[in-house]
Amino acid sequence: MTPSNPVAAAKKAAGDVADAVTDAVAPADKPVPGTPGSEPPSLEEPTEPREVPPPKPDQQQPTPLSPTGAPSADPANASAQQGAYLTTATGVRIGDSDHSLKAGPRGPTLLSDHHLREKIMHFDHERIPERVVHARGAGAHGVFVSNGAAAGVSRAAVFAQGEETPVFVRFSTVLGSRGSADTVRDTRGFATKFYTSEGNWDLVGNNMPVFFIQDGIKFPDIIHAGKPHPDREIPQAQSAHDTFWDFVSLHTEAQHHAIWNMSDRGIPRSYRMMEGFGVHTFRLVDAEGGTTLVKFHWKPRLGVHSLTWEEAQLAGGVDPDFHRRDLYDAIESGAFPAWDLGIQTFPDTPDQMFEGIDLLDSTKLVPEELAPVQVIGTMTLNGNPTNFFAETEQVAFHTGHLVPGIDGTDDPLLAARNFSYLDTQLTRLAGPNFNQIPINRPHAPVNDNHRDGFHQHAVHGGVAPYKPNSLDGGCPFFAGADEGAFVDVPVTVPEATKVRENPASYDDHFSQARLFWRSMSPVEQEHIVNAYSFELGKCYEQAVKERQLIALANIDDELCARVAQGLGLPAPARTVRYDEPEPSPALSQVGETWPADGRLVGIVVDPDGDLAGVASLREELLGLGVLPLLIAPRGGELGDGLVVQRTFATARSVEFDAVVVAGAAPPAPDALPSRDSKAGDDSTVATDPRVGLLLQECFRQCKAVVAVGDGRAVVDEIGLTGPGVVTADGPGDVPDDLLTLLSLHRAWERYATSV
Ligand code: HDE
Repeated sequence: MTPSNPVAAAKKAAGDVADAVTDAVAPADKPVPGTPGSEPPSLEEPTEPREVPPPKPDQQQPTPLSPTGAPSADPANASAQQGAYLTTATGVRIGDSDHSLKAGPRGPTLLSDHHLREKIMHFDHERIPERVVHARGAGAHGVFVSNGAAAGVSRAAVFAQGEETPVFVRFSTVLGSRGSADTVRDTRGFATKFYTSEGNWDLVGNNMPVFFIQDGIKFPDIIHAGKPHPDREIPQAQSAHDTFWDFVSLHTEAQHHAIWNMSDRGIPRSYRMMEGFGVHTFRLVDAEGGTTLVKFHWKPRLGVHSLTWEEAQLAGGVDPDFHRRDLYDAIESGAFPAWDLGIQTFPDTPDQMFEGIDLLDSTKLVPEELAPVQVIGTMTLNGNPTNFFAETEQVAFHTGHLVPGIDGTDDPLLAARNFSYLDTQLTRLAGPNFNQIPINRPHAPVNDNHRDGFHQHAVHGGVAPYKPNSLDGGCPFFAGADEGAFVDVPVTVPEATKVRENPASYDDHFSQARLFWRSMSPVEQEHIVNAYSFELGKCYEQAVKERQLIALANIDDELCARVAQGLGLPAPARTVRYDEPEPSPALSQVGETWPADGRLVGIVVDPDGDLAGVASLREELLGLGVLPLLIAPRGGELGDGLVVQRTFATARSVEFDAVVVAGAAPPAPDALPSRDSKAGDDSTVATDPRVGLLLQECFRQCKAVVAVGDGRAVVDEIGLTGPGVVTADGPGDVPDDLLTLLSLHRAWERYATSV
C-alpha cells in the first residue's frame, strides 16, 4: 500500500483518533484483567450472611426495562440474585443443600424432598440448543455515536447527528460447537444489536465482505459441507476436510469466500482487530422517501491484524479462549475497542448494479477504490457482560430487525435469512417471546398485539388484541410515516415468470477471487498458499484435491502451481476466462502503523535482577495503554509491588504481541524435560531454557523482542538479531522502540517473502 492511497489515509486518520482514545484511559490503577470476582476471597469459607458481592466494575447488564420496553423502576441489579440466604426458586430459604432427605443416614432417599427434585430438575434443563451456526461467540456492551453523515440518506434516528445508541455486539466463529477453540481458521461473525429509540436494528455481519453462496437455499448445503463429517463427527471447527473442499470445488461461486478464509482474515489476532461487513446491499430511505443503496463496513481503530497459522494452532491448545479473553481483558483494562461504521453508497437504479458489479450478489464486493467508505459514526465497546448465558447466549439477532430509514434489498441470500433468524429462535429460545428476554428487549415502547406463548413475561391488559376493535378503544393505532412508522419502500418489481434460476451476472465465480489474490502483499500470498496446501493436504480424496486445483488455476496460475507442488500433484490449466480485474490495495492488511492499545507485552523478570527498573517499565507501559504481563521462574510476589502473572511453565509465546527480556534468570528447579517439556534437554544454557523457547517462537512469528539490561545476555545466548530485535541499556529506553514495533503488528521484514 502506498501512503498516497486514500484508504490508507482514512485508516491513518482512524489511528489518530484512536490515539486520543488511548490518552483518555486512566493508566496506573488498572487492575490485572481476568480476576474472577470484584473482591478477593477469604481463605476460610465465609459463614457470616451478607449480600452478594457487586459485579466487577467492567461488567454491564442489559438496561433495566420492562418486557414491553417501558423504563423500569427496578434497581439495576433487580434481575440478579437477591438476599443473603440460599432459597428455592420460589424464594423459600433453605438450610441444607448438601444432603438429600433420606430415611436415615443410609437411605433410601425420599420423594418428598422437594428441594432435591427442584434442584435436579433445573440442572437437567440448563442447556439450550446451541446455535446451528455461530455457536461459539463472545459479547460486549457498548455505545454507537452517530456523526450525522448518514442523516442525509437515511431518516433513521440512529443516524441523527450526535445520537447515542446503546449496542450489544456478539463476535463468533461459524463452524465450531459452543466449546470449540477461538483461533480456528474460519469466518468470524460480527453481529450488532442497536437499541435505537425507534426499536431494535440488528446488523448481522461477518468479518469478510462476501459470502459462500448467492442464494439462501444453498445455506444448508455449505454448512453441512463445512461441519464435521456426519459419521465420525470430525474434524471440529475447521474446513480442512474432504466435504468442505468437495462442495466448494463443485459449487464454485464459493471460491471467492474460500480464498478469504484461506487468507490471514481467517485467523484474526483479536476480535478488536477485525473489520465487519453487512455483506448484503441494504437500502436507506431519507425523510422524503428517496432511496440509496449501501454496503455497511466496520473499520477497527486498531487496524486489521491476524495471527500466524502456527500461533493459531498453538493458541487452540494452550488457550482455546484466546479471542474472548482478549476482548474481555481489553475492556476490563480500559482499552475499549472502537470501530467506525462506514457506508459505501450506490445510486438505487432499477438494475441494482454498480460499475458492472451486481449489488444483489453477495459473493461480490465493491472495491473501496471505486466507492470509498464514508464514516457515519463510531462504536465503542465499554462493558463486559455480567452473565454469559443471560446475555451472550440468549441474544437473538435477526436481519428483519429493521427501523424506519433502513431496509433490505432483494438479495436472495438476505431473503432466506429474513426467514431463518426468526425461525431458529423458536427452538433455540423455546418459543416466540424471545424479544422479551432482557438482552433482547427494545428500548422503545412495544405494543404488538402478540399474545401468550411459552415464557410470556408481559402482563397484557385489555380484551381486544385485534384490529379493528372498539372494545379497547381502538388501541393500538397505526402510525403514519410522520409518526415514525416503518414504511415499505415501493420498489418496482419488473414483471417476471416464476423460475428457479440465477441472473446471468451470477455466473462470474472467479474474477473477484483473483482480485483478492492480486491485492495481497507477497507475505500475505505466501500465507494463502500455505493455507490451501495445509487444508487440501488434510483431504483424503484425490479427486477433491484435483478439482480444487482447477478452481485455483482459474484464480491464478502461480497460486495453483505452488499449492499443487505442496500436494505433489500436477498443476492443471485454467478452464474459465474473464476480464483481468484491478487489484484493490485496501484489501491488504500489511504495511501501515496502528495504535497499540491493549496489546499484550510479556516482561521476563529475574527475581534477583533489577526489579525497580521492571516496576517503572510496567507503570510506563500501562500509562501508554499497553498491557504488561510479568513472567518469572515461579509465581507469587517479587517485591517492589510486582506480582507474577505467568511463570516460565505457564507462559507461551502466542499470548504476547511482544516480549521484553528484563533479566537473565538461571534455570529454575522445574526446568527439566521431565517436569516441563518446554525445557528441552539442553543443560548447557546459562539462562532458563524456556525463556529461550519463548523468544525463539516470538522471533519466528516476527514479533518484537526487546532485551534490556541483563536480558541482553539471553538474546545473545540464543543468537537473535535482525529487524524487530532491539536492545536497550535500561528500562527507560524501552517504551518508544516497543510502541513503534507494536504499531506495525509484526517485523514483516523478517519473513523470507518480505513486503
Ligand atoms: Fe447467519 N445464521 N445465515 N449469516 N449468521 C445464524 O441465527 C443463516 C449469513 C451470521 O451472534 C443463525 O440466531 C442463513 C450471512 C452471524 O447470534 C441462523 C443464511 C451472514 C450469526 C442463521 C445465513 C451471516 C448468524 C444461527 C443464508 C453474514 C450469529 C443462530 C441465507 C452477513 C449471530 C441464529 C449471533 C447466525 C441463518 C447467512 C452472519 C441459523 C439461512 C450471509 C454473525 O438463523
